[in-house]
Amino acid sequence: MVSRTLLTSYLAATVAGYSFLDFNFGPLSLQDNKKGEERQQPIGAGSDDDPLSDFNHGFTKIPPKDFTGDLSEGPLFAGIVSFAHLPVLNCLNGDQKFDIAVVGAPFDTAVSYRNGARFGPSGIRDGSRRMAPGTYSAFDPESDPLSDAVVVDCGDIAMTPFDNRIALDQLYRGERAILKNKAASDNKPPRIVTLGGDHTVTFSAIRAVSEVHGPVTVLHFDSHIDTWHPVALGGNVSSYSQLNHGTFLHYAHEKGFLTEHGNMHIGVRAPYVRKHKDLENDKKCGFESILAREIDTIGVEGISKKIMDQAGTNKVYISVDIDVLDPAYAPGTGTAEAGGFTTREFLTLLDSLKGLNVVGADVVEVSPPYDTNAQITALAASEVANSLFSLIENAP
Ligand SMILES: [Mn+2]
Repeated sequence: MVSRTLLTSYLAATVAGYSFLDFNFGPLSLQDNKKGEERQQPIGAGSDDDPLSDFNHGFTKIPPKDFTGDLSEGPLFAGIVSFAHLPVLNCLNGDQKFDIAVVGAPFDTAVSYRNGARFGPSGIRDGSRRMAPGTYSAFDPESDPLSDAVVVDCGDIAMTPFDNRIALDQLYRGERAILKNKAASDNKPPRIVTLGGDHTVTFSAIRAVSEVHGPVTVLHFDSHIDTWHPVALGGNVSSYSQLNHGTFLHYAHEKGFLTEHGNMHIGVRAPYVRKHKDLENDKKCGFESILAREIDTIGVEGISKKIMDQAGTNKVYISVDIDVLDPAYAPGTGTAEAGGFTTREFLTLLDSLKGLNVVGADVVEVSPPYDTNAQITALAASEVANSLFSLIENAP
């Protein structure tokens, strides 16, 4: 117990010359304070307009017992996890207003190698905890992509792990329903950023978005081409295995979801499986490639220019397979390939694409079980999503 004398002398010390530091951490430099005419006066010396006057008596001010106003918002590591602390909305009824929807696609039963991308949406959300509305880009201080438009988290679409045919249809129906909401800014259909999920989820996302916008030009950032002919990649096992994470762009083309020309793979470096034939099929699907080693020849600026020239004013869908990054920067993915972009190069490239007419986007193939404890891949994917919001917000 504090003796009465001690307490009295403590309170009596609330005079000019003592700061909150002295009261909370003990007198730190009493000698200096006494002679310090020229030095800055300590703050917290007892005036009513002092923002730190709560501390003046040396006791922390505790709110009334029934006050709860400070309990639901707090540190970035607290609270139920949504993407970047965005509001969570039920978007399936079609009666909401928002500009951009984050939608999770927890699905990984169409992969050829490592699985785990079903945990991608929750992994990316967890990696996004240090992001929040009300923060401005260091590279563009005018820009706060999480507040410059109404961005919401619509949660995950339930996708069954037992039958890919049903699961992919569930995602299609979910995104179709979400596109029936209205954009807060102009009452047009909102735009979706899908968090995957293995890359097959892009098939359902493009299906839904092309119903609204017509065929889209796909900018496909990936180390693989993903237009493989189904017979070349897994499709000879059974009929429904034909649609998988390496063939979905072949089918997107076949179904007319893509423009005939102008589609691009960027960052390609994985080997082809059939001499000449993979590339012939790729060309038939309307794609051209920018190889990963062009990062060393023409650089990020050269690649950006090629993309902008090619995409022009087309309606663009951006699909980012996180394996476009080097495994050093994104180990948590299904089919990692050495020799890719650094995270910095890739974010610079994405941010340079402002002005494209982006009608939908995704970041996929994030597999948290193969990520590190430091969440390298999830952090990268979160930043990719943030850049995608910005591109959508800057679309004409
Ligand atoms: Mn892919």
